[in-house]
Amino acid sequence: MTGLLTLGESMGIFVADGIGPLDRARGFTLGVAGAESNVAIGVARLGGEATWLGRLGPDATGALIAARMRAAGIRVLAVPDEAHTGLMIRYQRSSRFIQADYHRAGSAGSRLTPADVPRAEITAAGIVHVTGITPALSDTCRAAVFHAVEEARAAGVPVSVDVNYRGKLWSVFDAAPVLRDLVTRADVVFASPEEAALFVDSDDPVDGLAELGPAEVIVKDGARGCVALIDGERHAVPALTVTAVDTVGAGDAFVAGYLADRLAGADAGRRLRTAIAAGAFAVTVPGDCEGLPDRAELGALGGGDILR
Ligand code: KDG
Repeated sequence: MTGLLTLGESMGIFVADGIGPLDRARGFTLGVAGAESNVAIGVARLGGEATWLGRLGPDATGALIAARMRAAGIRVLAVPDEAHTGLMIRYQRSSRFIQADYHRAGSAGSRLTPADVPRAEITAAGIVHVTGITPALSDTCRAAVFHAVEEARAAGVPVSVDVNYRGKLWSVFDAAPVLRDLVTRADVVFASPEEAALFVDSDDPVDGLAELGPAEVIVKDGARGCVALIDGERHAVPALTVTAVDTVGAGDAFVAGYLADRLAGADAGRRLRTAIAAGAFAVTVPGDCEGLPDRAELGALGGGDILR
C-alpha cells in the first residue's frame, strides 16, 4: 500500500431537511460523518488509494457506514466493538447557521486503542493522516493517535495532521497542548487561522505553525483561499467563487485534494490548487462527504489545468 492511511471515528448523521429549528424538520437524510473518513473518501474519489481504520458498533449504523465507505472505494479496517456506533444530528437553524449535536460519548469509535492500529498498516502507508478530533474522544483514542504518529515517524512515513478543533468535544485549555504536541510531530499540517491561534504565539499563523516543525504548513481560510509554506517556499492561492449551500466537509475536501495530489507526486502549487478546487466543489453540495469530487467534476469549476 502506498496510499493514505487514516484513523478516527465515523458516525451516522441525521441531517434535517430544509432550514429552520429542529422541531420543524419534516424529514431527515441519513448520511456518514467523520472528518477522517471524509478525507479517505475524498482521496479515493480523486483516484488515490485510501484506508480508514476505526471501531464500529454491531448495529445497522455501523454496517451502513462500512458499506458506504466500501462503495466509495476505500479500504475499511473496521474493528468490531460491542458499543453503539456514534451518531450526529445536524440542522440548519438559518441560512447562515448550522447546528450539530453529537451522540458519541461511549461510542464504539471512542473506544479505539493503540492495539487496534497494526504496525504493518502504518509502515506500508504512503502517508498517515490524523485529526485533532480523535484525541478529544477518549484517553485510548488519544493514545491510538499518538501511537500511530510515532510508528509512522519511526518508519519514515510522512504524518499529516488536520488540527480540526471541535469546541463541543473539549475546552481550549485541554485541547491546546495536545494539538500543539500533535503538530510538532507532523510533516504536513492543516489549520484555520483561528485554530492556529489556539496554540501558536505568532501574528502569522503560517510562520507560527512552521516554527513547530512541519515542512508543509497549509492555512485554509475558507472564502479567502489558503496560504502555505511548503519546503521553505510561500504560496497563496485564492478561493474559487462558487455559491455555497453547505460548508460542512469543505475542509476535509481541501485536505483530500492536497493529499491525493501529494501521493500522486504533484508539485506544491498544483496540490494547493486541487485542494482549493475540491473544497470549492464540496460547498456546492449538501452533506459531509457527498460533495467530494472526482477529477472530472473538478473541471466543472473552471479549473481546467486541474483536470490534466
Ligand atoms: O469535517 C466534517 C466533520 O465535522 C464531520 O463529518 C463530523 O468528524 C466530525 C466531527 O467530529 O465533527
